[in-house]
Amino acid sequence: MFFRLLFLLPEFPWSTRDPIQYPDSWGYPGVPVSRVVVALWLGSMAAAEGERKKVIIDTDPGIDDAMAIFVALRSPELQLLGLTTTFGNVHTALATRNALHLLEAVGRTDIPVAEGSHVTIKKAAKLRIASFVHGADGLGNQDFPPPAAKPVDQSAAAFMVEQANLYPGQVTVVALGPLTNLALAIELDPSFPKKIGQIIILGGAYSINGNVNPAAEANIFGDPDAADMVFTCGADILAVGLNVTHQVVLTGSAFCNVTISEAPFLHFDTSPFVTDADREKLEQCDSKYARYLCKIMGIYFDYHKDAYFIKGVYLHDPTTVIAAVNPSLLTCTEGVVRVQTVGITKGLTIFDNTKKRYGEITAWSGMPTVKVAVTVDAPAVVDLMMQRLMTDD
Ligand SMILES: *[C@@H]1O[C@H](CO)[C@@H](O)[C@H](O)[C@H]1NC(C)=O
Ligand SMILES: *[C@@H]1O[C@H](CO)[C@@H](O)[C@H](O)[C@H]1NC(C)=O
Ligand SMILES: [Ca+2]
Repeated sequence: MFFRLLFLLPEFPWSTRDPIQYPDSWGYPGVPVSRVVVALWLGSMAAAEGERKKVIIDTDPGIDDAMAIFVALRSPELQLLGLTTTFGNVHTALATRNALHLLEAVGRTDIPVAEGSHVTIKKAAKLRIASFVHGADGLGNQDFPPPAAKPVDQSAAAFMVEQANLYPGQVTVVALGPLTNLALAIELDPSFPKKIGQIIILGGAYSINGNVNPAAEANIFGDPDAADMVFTCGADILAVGLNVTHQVVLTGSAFCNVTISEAPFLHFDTSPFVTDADREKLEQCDSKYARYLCKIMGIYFDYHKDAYFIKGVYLHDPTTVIAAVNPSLLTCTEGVVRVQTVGITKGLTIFDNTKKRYGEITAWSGMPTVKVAVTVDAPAVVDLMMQRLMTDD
């Protein structure tokens, strides 16, 4: 037991970020490192007692999906039951190939991959592929050889329903792409929302601009009808949207070499990052996870430089997995979320903040509530990710 705890203690020096005063505008209180360590230790206890959280990751890999999957594989708090694939960053067939490839690259072909839907819940084909963000192959244009393994002979939705029935109330689905597979699982089994333990969704922009256009965040935009079904299905849902993920940045060298006036998308002062360059730390360590990610990350950095004028990358998908690993690193609010499914605001997520009692019945009235993440201990999330990726099994 003691040996296991020692093994799980962070090898990454926690103190490196301590002296940095993160700007108030990030909107979270500074969390002492001791709390993080205690939280980790508690997580390790749970792991040692064999109470790992059972997780299915629904994914469209994707460079930050690759980071997120590796973090999940490296987190003793989680037991990864399987990957299910969806369109989004790439089309579904390529997402499946990439999911199999990623597991092969780190020797984890014991984990099943179930292929998901190729079209939206309304049967629309995927039109937009984010090759300008992740490369034409979704993984940084590396021309990786095709994986030897095949997906299981079961759809993503059927796999989710099967696992929820096998472990009622115990399975967490971490959804890192459009929500089609989850909507199909609900169609397949109307009791799925009651049987699934939790759904953690990477998606939405709650009273802030989106990242596809000012209205919509990419995953919700990918299938707004499915998203509206999932948000109103009554399951225990935590949504992690751009409100939170745009605070969590993996830095590259000379990140500090941009000023706020040069980078209108930055809502914070970059100078705290002057001593921190996460990318270089990853490049200098020789864990197989870090080595792999450093090979594919270049294009993702280039995209952020062009699109947001920052020398760093947003950690959307890893932050969402870390919400499953250590929920105490986020705070949330709770209310009904509906999704706009048509028109120029297609994909807009509208959160009822309950600040008004409306005179009429609205499309939000009486609908199930969900949790929406609003603040995040960003330095702790980055540190946790780095610690997991910089060490080998
Ligand atoms: C998201 O962030 C914006 C801008 O800071 C804020 O106005 C909005 O209330 C936040 N959303 C939620 C649900 O708290
Ligand atoms: C930092 O900015 C200066 C002035 O724009 C530029 O000359 C220099 O190359 C930049 N350094 C890096 C590392 O990007
Ligand atoms: Ca993703």
